[in-house]
Amino acid sequence: MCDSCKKKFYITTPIYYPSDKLHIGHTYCTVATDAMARYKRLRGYDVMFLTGTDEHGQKIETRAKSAGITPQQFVDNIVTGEKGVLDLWKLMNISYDRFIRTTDDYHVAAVQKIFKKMYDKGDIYKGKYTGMYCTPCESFWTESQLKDGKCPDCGRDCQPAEEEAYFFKLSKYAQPVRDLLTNTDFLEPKSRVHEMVNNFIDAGLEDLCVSRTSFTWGVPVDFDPGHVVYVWVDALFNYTTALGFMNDKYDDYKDWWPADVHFVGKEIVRFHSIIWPAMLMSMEMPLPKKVYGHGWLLLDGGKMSKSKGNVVDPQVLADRYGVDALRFFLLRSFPFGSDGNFSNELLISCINTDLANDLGNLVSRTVAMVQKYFGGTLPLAQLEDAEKDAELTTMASELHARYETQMESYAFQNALGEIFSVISRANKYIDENAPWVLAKDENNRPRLARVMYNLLETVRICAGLLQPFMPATSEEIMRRIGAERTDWDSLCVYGGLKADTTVVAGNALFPRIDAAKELEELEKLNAKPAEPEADPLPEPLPPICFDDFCKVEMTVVKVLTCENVKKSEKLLKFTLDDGSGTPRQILSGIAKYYKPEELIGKTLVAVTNLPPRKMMGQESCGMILSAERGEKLQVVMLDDSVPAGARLV
Ligand code: ME8
Repeated sequence: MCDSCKKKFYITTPIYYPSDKLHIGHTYCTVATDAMARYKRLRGYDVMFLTGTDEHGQKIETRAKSAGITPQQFVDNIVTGEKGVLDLWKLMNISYDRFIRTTDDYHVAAVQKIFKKMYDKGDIYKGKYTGMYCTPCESFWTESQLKDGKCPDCGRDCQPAEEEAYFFKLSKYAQPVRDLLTNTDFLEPKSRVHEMVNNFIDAGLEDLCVSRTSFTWGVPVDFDPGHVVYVWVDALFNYTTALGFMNDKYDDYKDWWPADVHFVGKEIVRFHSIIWPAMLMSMEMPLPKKVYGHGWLLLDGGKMSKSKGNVVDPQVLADRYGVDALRFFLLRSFPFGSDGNFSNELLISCINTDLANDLGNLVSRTVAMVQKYFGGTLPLAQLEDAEKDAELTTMASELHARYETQMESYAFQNALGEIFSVISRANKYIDENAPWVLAKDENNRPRLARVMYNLLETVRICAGLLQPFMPATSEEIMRRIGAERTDWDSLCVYGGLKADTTVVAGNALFPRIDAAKELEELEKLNAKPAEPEADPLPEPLPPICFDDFCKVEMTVVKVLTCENVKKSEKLLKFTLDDGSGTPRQILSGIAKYYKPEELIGKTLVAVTNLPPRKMMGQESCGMILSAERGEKLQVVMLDDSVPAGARLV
């Protein structure tokens, strides 16, 4: 079928804040979206899978400032840098079709136009904002929305905020959004609808503050300098600007919008099921067909977050167990719509039970027996039909339908459950039919061939349906059993494998993990100290004029002697060659950072026109320059070739 005749499917993930390293919780949603995109491709759809990064906002501005770099450099490091977001998605085999960064020029320009359009329509107006602001969540809250005085999303403190700001008339859209949520399948799972309607809409939907003036890292409101667009307005429209809405970068908005489904985590359902449709209504744009709010992966019952110090690094886990094992585990172990408790034990036990024991064993036993009893190629003529195989063959031949039902309702865990009940049945079939007994009697060869064929065909169907979850493993299994067809139609028909198929052996697909040993290793890894965060930058000083700067005499000095000052923990006493011919004595409070012998002979810089002063009874004629950031202090050292007495200009 040509691409333009195919049915289309547009699916998105939330675009990530590149403020922290991505953890296994972030990976969860993207892996799920990838599995759905791959499933739809398998079903013959033309798929657009969009992901990206949400790069504006105060949190990023603040983090960049404390790292001493620009916000753009900060997000570039996390998105495109080594082991950044792009590297992680590559590693995890994420088959996205488009990647948007909200700092991309085309997106910024489009958001400005969108904001202006809503303003011109009267749906955005200027007012004064007073309320509470949660910086980590970039969320405004009214007093009544706070939970015990804290942010209802993350439980952290909020700060009072008041400023001139633009507002979006969210209240105007309360009724149509309520109708959308209660009368259609727009939001799933259904359990989330009640929460949105009761807690937010029926509690009184207030107009939404959609601009800020207290920081600059955002999309500027082009008709009112000093205001930047609220990060959620900027972020939500990514789903349309990435298709070319109000920009020339792409031109397939008409082909793809409205999205078939937005996969989002439960804490951002509010933005996607209330604010997003309201803004789209204002823009008179079609609404997405569905928002699916998935649950969280929890650690010890709490949210996985860096601030709680319990992040699990997907790169480390994928390196240790393999990408497919990790992808599989995430979708097999937790029901997509609800929360689930993540643990390393669970991960290891899932790999050992489902992948090593059930799937891995079935494939390796089947291939090994075809090799042993038939030299690797099943004979064509010797197949026979057997009633007693009906249970397995019916299960396998009807698997696609049960799987489809589950996949169409985003029940990944159940879809995998269906596959694995067939895999278990096939393992039992081996024991029931005991091919090693059949092999003892030449007369049983037709029966033995039939048993082996049923096993290979069951493996083919199961591996084919595993494609969206474990693409590389599925391909490898198909190679080993000599399967040529892996398309959807072939997976719906039992008997698709050629009868004279040739198999090839290989290493264990999923080696068993020694759980006790592995958990010990992980414990050691966890014990490694976390990388220290950059210390905050000191407050900037008021400007000075050039003449003031010229008044400071900064001279290159060589350290002749250096010793601790008795009874002082802080002070080091230096005798310095300042080029004048007379040694100069300076006391400096750096004993905590340097041993005297480390500094003898070094070339330093001193301020030499300060009035002499006494410290611990000793005279100090000047000050040695040091660089200070947070707790750290380092003496400014120059190349030894710079002569004593040279002046810094
Ligand atoms: O929310 N378990 O970005 P984000 C499951 N930029 N999912 C989790 C999780 C966990 N422990 N932790 C995070 C944003 N997530 C916005 C989106 S879209 C226009 C803007 C999920 O980086 C979370 O629920 O904070 C969200 O869906 C996604 O990771 C990105 O989170």
